[in-house]
Amino acid sequence: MMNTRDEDGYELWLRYRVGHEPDRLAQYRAAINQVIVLGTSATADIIRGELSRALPALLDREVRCSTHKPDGQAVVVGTLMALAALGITLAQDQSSRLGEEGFLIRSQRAGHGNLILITGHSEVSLLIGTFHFLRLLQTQQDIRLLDIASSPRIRHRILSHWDNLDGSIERGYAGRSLWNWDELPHTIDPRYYDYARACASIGINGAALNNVNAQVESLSTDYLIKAAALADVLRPYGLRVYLSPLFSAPMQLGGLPTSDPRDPAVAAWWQKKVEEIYRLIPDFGGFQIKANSEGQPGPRDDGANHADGANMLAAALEPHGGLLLWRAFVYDTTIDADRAKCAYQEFVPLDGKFRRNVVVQVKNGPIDFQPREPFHPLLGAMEQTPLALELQITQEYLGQSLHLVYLGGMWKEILDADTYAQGSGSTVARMVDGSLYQHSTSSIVGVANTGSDRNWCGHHFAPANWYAFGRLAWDHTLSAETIADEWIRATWSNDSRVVDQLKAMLLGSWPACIDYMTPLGLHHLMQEGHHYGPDPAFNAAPRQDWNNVYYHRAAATGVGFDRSSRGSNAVSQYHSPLREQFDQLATCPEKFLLWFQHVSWTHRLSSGRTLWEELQQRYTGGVEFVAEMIGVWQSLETDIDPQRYEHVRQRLMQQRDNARLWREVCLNYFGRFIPREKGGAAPDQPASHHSR
Ligand code: GCW
Repeated sequence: MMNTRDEDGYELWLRYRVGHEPDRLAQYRAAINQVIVLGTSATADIIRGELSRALPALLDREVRCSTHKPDGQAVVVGTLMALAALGITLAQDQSSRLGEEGFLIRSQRAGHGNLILITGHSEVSLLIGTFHFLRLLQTQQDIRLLDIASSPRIRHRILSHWDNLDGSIERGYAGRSLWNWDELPHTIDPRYYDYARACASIGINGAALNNVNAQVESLSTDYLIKAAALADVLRPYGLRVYLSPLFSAPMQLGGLPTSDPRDPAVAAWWQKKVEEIYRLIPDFGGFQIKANSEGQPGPRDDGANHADGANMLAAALEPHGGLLLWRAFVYDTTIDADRAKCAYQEFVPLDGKFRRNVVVQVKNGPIDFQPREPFHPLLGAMEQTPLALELQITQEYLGQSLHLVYLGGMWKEILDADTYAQGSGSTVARMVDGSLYQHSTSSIVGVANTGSDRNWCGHHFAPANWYAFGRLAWDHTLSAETIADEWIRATWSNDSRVVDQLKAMLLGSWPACIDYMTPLGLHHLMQEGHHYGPDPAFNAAPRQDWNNVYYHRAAATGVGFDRSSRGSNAVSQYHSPLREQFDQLATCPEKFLLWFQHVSWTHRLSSGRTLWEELQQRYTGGVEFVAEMIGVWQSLETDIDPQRYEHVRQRLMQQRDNARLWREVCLNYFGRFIPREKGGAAPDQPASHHSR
């Protein structure tokens, strides 16, 4: 059947279309006659609004919504206390382990009918539970005997917006910032509510509003009032706001002669500033800060260290319950000539020196959100400090909003990676969720890919990554495949043929992207500045470690960064048995080969091919996968609404061309190091560069 109803992607995964299975529809209609949402708070109203939007659409008929006692088959949404007041108690009480945001969804007989209860301790938990219930319908689950208890494994699940106050977004590829600072606090863009809805539907509970490359004005009273207006919108959806301050604000904003964290006047300035923030935003989440990194000011400017800086800010936040997320994205190469080693060397000695509300925020890998990196060694190295995992949803180095690349698999690889910090089973996930060292707080941060584009993220498939971030932040044990399945059903179709084909596309897209950009552990080969497209020859940066040749070290002898014990010894920052594994050519996993080893072009890999042959094979395989995606997409033309179909089709063509360019430029470049008799390419003209 031709799908002609045009869609523009605005509705994301909250489209609420009737499913394809008639039996399910009948089941849903039988089970949901009436909906009762108890409570009068703003959150209860949001739940009512969501159910009255979703259920008639999903059931294709009217559904009664009331606040009265249920009769017959009903969905009842209310806190445990509100249910008790109606005389409804749970047959089996699992509520003690739920926490503030966890929810229960239970089928229960009552009087003449069957009820579906959605409950928890707080109204926000009901909202998250309601979205979960709707997800069951959106993905065509059997709802006859529901018994679901779900709580987040990670406490703070934050989107970090690298949004500037002028409306531009650093590494944003979907238009301008969502926040219209000029018009705030008076004009509240309705889109803020839809942003909050989308976040709440996947359990995200924090938004860091401004860029970590911060502007000092974001802490001025004017801007705090604007941030407070946003906080008011987000609050009933369960989201708190965070801000990224500039470390030297006491000087620029406060007129002090220094921002030295050990100076009592500086501490007092921050204390007052934080008090002002909490007067305006009583549930303010805290600060996320980039200090002494890429030109940002920080404590080291005054000879203090990261702990001095973090503790001073944390002390100001602590009385209000605020969190301090201190980023470990620092690479002062006077500390070590290998950029990958720097953060570990600065932070490990500080373990145990941070205040209780400090969280050290670590990117997934030791360089910078590359298509694939081994996990950051700090993630296995701090015992007394809670660590936040920072992931990048916006695809700075993965084709931005022009390539279809689903990141669920990448994030699972990181979360499931075993650090061996406490013997085997010490996964990154357990480090981050706090269970490994019994930390009482836990955080995960995703650099957002949202913007003012009508479809939110530029590419109609990019919301899959926003969605996957939220779902994994809530429950990192979910598989990348399960998450993809949910997202596809809610975003595109429940038709099993469509689901299967799109799932294969999503799941194959990240491995393919690695292959056509940076296979076998290569990294940092992109064009400078905008970071789109290949430029392995780049060697003109003001810093050594911003040059691509610094990373791949291609020469007649081979290619790759020797981080073994014979080289920079970055392997020593990992626990045994990883350090020994990464240290030896024979045992280093091929996916990280050129990350840890400098390897001869003629070295044979497990495939039987030489390194040079394998590189060619990988680049070509990556390009072929993109070509296949185009074929699959075209075969689904009649199943997809025309506007979204065409938009994606055009982007896939661009992705294919860009993937080909990566292959050509990289193979051409590396081929120059290989003697012709060994299959190397003749030196060639520098390939043309695409600018974004
Ligand atoms: O990924 C790099 C980006 C910078 C970014 C920096 C960071 C916000 O290229 O644009 O700055 O990382 O994470 O601080």
